[in-house]
Amino acid sequence: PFLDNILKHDTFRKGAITVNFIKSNPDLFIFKAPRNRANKVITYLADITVNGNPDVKKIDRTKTFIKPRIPKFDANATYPKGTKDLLTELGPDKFSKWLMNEKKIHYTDTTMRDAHQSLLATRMRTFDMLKVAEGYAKNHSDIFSMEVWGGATFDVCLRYLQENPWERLQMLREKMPNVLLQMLIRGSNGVGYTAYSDNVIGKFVEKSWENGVDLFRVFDSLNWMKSIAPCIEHVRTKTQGLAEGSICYTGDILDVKNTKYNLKYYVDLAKEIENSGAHILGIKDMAGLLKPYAASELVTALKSELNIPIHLHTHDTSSIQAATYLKAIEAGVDVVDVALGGLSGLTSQPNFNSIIEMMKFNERENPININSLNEYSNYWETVREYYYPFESGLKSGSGEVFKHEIPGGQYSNLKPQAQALGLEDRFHEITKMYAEVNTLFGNIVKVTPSSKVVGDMAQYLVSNNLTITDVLEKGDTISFPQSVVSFFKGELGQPVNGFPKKLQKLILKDQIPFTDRPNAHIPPTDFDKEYADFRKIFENDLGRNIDFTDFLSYKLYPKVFTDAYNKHLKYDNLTNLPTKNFFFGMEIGEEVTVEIDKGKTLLITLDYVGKPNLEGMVTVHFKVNGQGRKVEVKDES
Ligand code: 3PY
Ligand code: ZN
Repeated sequence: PFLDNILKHDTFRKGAITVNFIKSNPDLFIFKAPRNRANKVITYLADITVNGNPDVKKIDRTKTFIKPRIPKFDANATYPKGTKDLLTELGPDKFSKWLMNEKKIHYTDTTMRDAHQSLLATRMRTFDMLKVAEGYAKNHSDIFSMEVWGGATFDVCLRYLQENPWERLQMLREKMPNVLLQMLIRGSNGVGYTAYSDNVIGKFVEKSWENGVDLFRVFDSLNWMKSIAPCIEHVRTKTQGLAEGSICYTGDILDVKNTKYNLKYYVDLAKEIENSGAHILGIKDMAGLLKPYAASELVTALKSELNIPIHLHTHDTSSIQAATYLKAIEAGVDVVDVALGGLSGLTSQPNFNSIIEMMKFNERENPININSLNEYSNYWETVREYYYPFESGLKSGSGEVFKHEIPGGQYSNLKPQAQALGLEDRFHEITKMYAEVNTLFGNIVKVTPSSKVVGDMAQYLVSNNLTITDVLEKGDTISFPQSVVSFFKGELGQPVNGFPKKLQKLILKDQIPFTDRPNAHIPPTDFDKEYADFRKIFENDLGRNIDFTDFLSYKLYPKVFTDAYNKHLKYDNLTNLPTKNFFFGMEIGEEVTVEIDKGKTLLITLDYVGKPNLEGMVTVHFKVNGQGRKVEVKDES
């Protein structure tokens, strides 16, 4: 075990050991007790079977599931060369030039990040991704990139899925070594909802690269260069990856009355992004507001003004966004974001499979194997059924999105939030209020985290039966949601043209707002000291190996990380549990196989569930690899 501790030690892995290595690392002497993983896994299964998964609010007992069919691939074949190999060969600057010179249209597949973030409240588990990752990377090595990380996935992995987001990234990297892996990062807000110190964001970028991210889509929720530029700089200086600086698109550039977010505004911003060192320009149309003819104008202008390739992202909430892609492709856009059919459309990205058909026989066609792509779409269509509790309920495209401008990723979350507040039947009032709040705030860019502020305010006003007039007339007596106060304090940065001053005063009362970077007020993290303290708290003889990436998770989400860590102590690693059992527990007589370590598999059968005793404890009887095992759990009902 001592040798094992040395081999797994961060300093050793970095190759930075000195003569004092053993003396200065007392943690090398912490030997972990055997973990009895089988017992922990059946404790989880017993708990969920008896009490349900707290994240699953409604269970449909009539629901039956089909086993997803995994498309065939050759497990022994080597991976065909893909864009990751090209990046390694060329380096980021030359790679960017290569992309500029490509005639055919390229595709980013968002299925494993934004698609499920926007349709299923980000709940897709690593288990379902890993089943197809290798085959997909082998059968579709001609894809530009796979968006697999960042955005809300980081938080949700820890908060709801009991997964380690870094482990997800490492495992996907291992299975997809040949294509670019892409993440979404919210500038100075990282993958969180608030500003962090600059050196934390820098380390986060560095570790993301080391663990598998190649392409960083960097944006700021207010299009504020002071948040975008430092993050691009981190990518350029701490990684050999690609920095995709992004403009967030809002409003309608074709509307002559729109003088704030017009064509000139976007072109100027894009130039600033190029000048700050981006290898690619992203157009991030997070709510799906970029209409086809506007896309034509925007892409044409950007193509003529910039010397870096352009990558377009949209959401199909209105259901007309395939037309936007058509116009953007005609105008010369280099890459578009799509999701595999089964997880496409509505608040997700346009349908990859159909876009491939759209481009057939066109001069910019990228000949992707459509039959194989259709099999992967079917896989996701079947897998999606297991996530039914997280569907938003939206059944058709909605033209109303051009009025409320709610981002796709937020839309699928707003409904459950409204439900939780008992406002389900007033959902359309909330979306209408969202638009009114946006006007009140001076028409801001709305994307995580600024969109959350607008959403919080809209829900607050509706649930308290308050109007915009009430805010303006008696705002000094209202205590506003914390996120709203923090926004007006400048903690997310400065909006385009600043804050409406009168409203800011009403909301802040006596607090003085920042006008500079909120990060400037956060002292840099002393990594050596804080990491050592962190290890002291979390290194535990029942625990798992803690490393620096865990420390970063903790810095970003202290409480969420701590809760996830404690659940880990109780249940161990649940990543390999089938999704059905993770969310819904087991049925009597059901058999599941769970790989708890490489090559070590448990066959678990649920025999029966007893009745609660006087203390409310229930005995749950299993067979594990043929041997009877029972666990007691508390019936929480
Ligand atoms: C995120 O920040 O998570 C987004 O997807 C914004 O669109
Ligand atoms: Zn998106």
